[in-house]
Amino acid sequence: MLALSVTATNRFYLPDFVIAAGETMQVAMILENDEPFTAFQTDLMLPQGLTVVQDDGEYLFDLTNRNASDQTILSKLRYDGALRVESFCMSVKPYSGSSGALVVINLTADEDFTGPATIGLKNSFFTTVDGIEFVLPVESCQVQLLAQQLRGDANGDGVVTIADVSFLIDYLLAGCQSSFHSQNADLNADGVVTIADVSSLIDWLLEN
Ligand SMILES: [Ca+2]
Ligand SMILES: [Ca+2]
Repeated sequence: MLALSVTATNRFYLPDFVIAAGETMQVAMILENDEPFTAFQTDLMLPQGLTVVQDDGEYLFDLTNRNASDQTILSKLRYDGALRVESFCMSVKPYSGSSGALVVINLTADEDFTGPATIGLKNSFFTTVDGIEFVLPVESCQVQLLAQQLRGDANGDGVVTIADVSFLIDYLLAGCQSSFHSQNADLNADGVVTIADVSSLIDWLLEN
């Protein structure tokens, strides 16, 4: 009997995260891939109370620095309420790397969001440089309500520790790698997250 060893693991998913009512935060969509993918399509199913931020009528989805060849990202609200997200490029260079954030979503929770809720990801099709299409598993993630916003809690785990300093520095160097609470991270409240906020956070940890 022929034994097949299946080692390929291709997943596209959102990790579980917490969000405060009224908060806008960045959430990464993670791609783990054995194949050299160059384009994809997926349907994002958001629960009541969570919405993707829009700018000029466009939903704010951004490709991370895994976008090595000018891939474009587009999205559209479908009749069934799903947000269809598509990314492709004219050249045939694949997304770089084999794991980590591929897309960053800007998500807002309504003021009356109470959690917990589920975000679904389905109809995920990825295409390789050779034009082979892969159907990736249906995924879901759990969204919990953060009781209150915590100044300095960049990773949103409910406590302010040295881990938030590392998280903040990683964010500044590499962009969003998982769920990033920009309001929490903006310690000096000037509306942007910069190295100045890292200094403020370290000062705060030293004093408290
Ligand atoms: Ca934290
Ligand atoms: Ca700031």
